[in-house]
Amino acid sequence: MAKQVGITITEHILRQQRENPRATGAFTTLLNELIVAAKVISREVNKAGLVDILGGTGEVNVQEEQVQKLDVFANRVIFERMCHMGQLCCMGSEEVADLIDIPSQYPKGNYILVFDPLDGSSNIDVNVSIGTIFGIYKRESKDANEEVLLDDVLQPGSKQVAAGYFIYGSSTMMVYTTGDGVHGFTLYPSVGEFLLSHENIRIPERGKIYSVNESYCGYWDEKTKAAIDYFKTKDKKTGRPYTARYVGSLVADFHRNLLKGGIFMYPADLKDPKKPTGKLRLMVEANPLAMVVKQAGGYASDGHGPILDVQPEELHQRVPLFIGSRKDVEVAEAFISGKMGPG
Ligand code: P6P
Repeated sequence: MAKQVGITITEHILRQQRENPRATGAFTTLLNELIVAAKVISREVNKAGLVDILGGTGEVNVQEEQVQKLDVFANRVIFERMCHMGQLCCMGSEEVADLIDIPSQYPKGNYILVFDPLDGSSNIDVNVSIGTIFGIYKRESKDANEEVLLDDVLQPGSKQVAAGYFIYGSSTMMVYTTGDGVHGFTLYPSVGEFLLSHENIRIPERGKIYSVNESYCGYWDEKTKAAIDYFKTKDKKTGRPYTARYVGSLVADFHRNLLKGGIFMYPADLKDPKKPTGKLRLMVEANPLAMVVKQAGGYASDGHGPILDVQPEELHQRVPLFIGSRKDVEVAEAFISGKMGPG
């Protein structure tokens, strides 16, 4: 396909639709609505710092409520945009304990949207990049109006038909895949359009960066410690030690490694007995990024096998995450699964 850099996301999605004989346009509508939600979130995130200076926006939202915390705001924006466009049978949000039904007054479809509306939101007040992460599934052959069961949603990440994220940083970007490569779009604020800026992103098969919160090393088991020590050990042949970079915002750490190469790790730890498999969530964080990284030539593992093969047992299931450059993740997996030992 001819170079497309600079085309709008709408044109890019339509071109992909035209190339898919089975496409009905439903998916295009869904993505376009999600993009509008992200533009609204981006605007609010980018003026968050002013709330204090201006003594609060003083604005009230449609429910006559004071402007709320940004992650609650982001969750509401996505719900309100997505619930009426007739392509979804339900949604799952990091902010909401149970499945979100589509209100009865709106038409339904057979797509399922799972999302983390504003990941890393604790970083907003220090002006660190944050993001919205999303994954889209199709409900297996059922009538759109048939009651949605949790089992319809708990599908392995390999069943996602699309996935991606928005990153609200020095610029706002959208990175997504529908299974035909990974493409990045940068928001041109004064025009309000996402323009193709990173066509067909490929992650280097080996990086020079490792990202992990090392303050937890006292909570890791010996295999995890050995995996992380590997990236810190001097070895000229394999370009080690790697450089340590940890933003503390998953989308920011992931996006940097996607473009430059490297590995992000959030291992299982004994920090919180209620979260023995780590902090990050399978459905709304690990699976969408695992589809993106695989489509870019990388790999995502839970330490024993592909994240995308994990059969979810519950909506907010947490999972250890090792994601990024394929060869780096394979090394980490070899240590965690015991195939490789220290030294
Ligand atoms: P920790 C942010 O709160 C988040 O969910 C991810 O964006 C980030 O990668 C992780 O938690 C950071 O967690 O335990 O290192 O502060």
